[in-house]
Amino acid sequence: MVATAGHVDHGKSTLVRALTGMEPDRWAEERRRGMTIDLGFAWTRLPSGATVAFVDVPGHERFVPNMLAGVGPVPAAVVVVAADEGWMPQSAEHLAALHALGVRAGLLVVTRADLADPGPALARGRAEVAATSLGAVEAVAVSATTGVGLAGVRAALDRLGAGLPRPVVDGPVRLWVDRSFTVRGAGTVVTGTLGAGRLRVGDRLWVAGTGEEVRVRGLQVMGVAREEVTGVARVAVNLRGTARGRLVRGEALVTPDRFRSSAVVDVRVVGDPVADLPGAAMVHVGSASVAVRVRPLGVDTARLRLDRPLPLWVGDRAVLRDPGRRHVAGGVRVLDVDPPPLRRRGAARARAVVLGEVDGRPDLVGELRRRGLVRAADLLRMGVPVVGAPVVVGPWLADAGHWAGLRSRLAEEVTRYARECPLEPGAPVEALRHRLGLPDRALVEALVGPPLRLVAGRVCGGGGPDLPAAVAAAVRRLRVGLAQRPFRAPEAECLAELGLGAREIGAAVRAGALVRVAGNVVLAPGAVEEAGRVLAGLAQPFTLSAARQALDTTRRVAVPLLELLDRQGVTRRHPDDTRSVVAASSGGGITASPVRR
Ligand SMILES: Nc1nc2c(ncn2[C@@H]2O[C@H](COP(=O)(O)OP(=O)(O)OP(=O)(O)O)[C@@H](O)[C@H]2O)c(=O)[nH]1
Ligand SMILES: [Mg+2]
Repeated sequence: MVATAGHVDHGKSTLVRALTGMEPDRWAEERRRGMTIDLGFAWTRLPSGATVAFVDVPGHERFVPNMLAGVGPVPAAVVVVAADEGWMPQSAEHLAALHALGVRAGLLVVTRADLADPGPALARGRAEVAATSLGAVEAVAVSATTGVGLAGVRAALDRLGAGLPRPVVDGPVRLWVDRSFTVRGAGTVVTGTLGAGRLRVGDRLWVAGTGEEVRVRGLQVMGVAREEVTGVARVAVNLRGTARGRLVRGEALVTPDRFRSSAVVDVRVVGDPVADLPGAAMVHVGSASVAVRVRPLGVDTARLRLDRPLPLWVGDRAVLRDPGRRHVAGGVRVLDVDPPPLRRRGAARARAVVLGEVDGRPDLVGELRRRGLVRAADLLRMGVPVVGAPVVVGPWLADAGHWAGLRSRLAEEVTRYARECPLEPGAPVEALRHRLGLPDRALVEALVGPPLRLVAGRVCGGGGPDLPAAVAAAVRRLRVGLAQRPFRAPEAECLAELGLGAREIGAAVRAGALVRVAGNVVLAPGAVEEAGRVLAGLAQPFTLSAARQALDTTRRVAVPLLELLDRQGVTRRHPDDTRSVVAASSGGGITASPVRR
């Protein structure tokens, strides 16, 4: 695929016609006026057998927007200069646009060589082109009238095509629509230059501007029906599922879930100094042209606010044009398609510093550093491939440093919560999510690690919370009594008198100041293990009554205490309700669980 470029009347369409035998000027008005107004399309076979397709653009300065829609998605250009007129304003403007778009390959053709010596136009054209992204290109002089030089152009086109980089064919599709029409019996057909990716009959695509889903009903490449097409190719796509007239030039058909529509983007500007840019301009990308407000940020960076969102990727190039002065102000390289708002004073300057280190090459590590936390799917939609992220939590990716920071903030918040609500069994995950400003509870849960623990939707501190002074004092009083008779759990009235309700007892148990045998039956830490040792000294098996006496306690305590020891495997209960000690409690491994209620 090549696009033509060059000043009005320099012979672009005549050259395309002579090479292909096809008429690029499709409109009657164009043929009547002898001037290209809109894009033309033509193709032919080259000597090597390869096919070249042309997007023929208008040269008149009034139609530069049409020209830009044509060259936007095309990887190579034929720069046309008439021998008898030489380098002219739109020669320069078109070349500036190609440079802005980063077009790296091309050909210089000096036409109308039968009318004047092509030498000066060749020399000037070579020099001008060499100074742009196209670099040193082949140059050929031709006369479409006599046919001299056409074979040379064909051979040069073959070499140009052979030297182009292979497009990525397994990546997503973004087909910028440059024409749309309805065919009786077939419905909507759009055409465009497929720069990369693969299209198949039956594929689902999204209309970028509206989000509606369409299906590929039929495909044609240069007039021939196909089941499958890979970029780069000139394609016509027959669509199912779209209302007629909805898809106009500048719309794009995209692979679902691989693009986001962005109305605010941060860019690097190459060309006119950012400070000299007009506040309002047009941005041209793909086949789209959209009005933008330009807000300078740094020396060469700016924020563009688009009138209409576009499916842009980090790294995309676009042309910035001042329609008032009819002047290509420069090229922009998209640095960020989801930039942070600039609310605070000095935010723009800070942003400029950040953008100073971004070059538009998709960079996962940099994106994570700048965003801290982001969904993998969102990065993919920005055009940033996701491979080898340091922290992955479900759909989320995090920067390693940011994650470490969140971890210590979580610990602080858990401690703070325990201080604020000492009787609660830990900070609820949802409260922590809120305090840390995280978008997903799963992130809080993933941040929990020793000494923090996740228990029943709450995060508990490692060391246990400090008890409120009144509760601690009441527990000390209990433990004075328990030191005398370790298995005489305090009665309910006694607990109530000391102000120890269910919440206070729960807090004391979590803090490790008491152990719970059952409900409000609590003992001092270590009492359960001690009970195992006492019972081991009895004649085996023993009855409940023998155990109660040995432990110097009541049935209220002995029954649940033995059941607890059964559950811990310290004692075994026989069919006749007697028990034996099966393992001496060492006091270390088997303990009453402080969290069991
Ligand atoms: N003598 C001569 N005339 C040519 C040659 N190439 C083009 N012309 C004439 O130059 C005029 C303009 O040619 P076009 O091909 O329409 O020029 P263009 O660059 O497509 O013009 P726009 O599309 O309007 O920018 C026409 O009258 C052509 O017949 C050539 O090699 N020799
Ligand atoms: Mg023309």
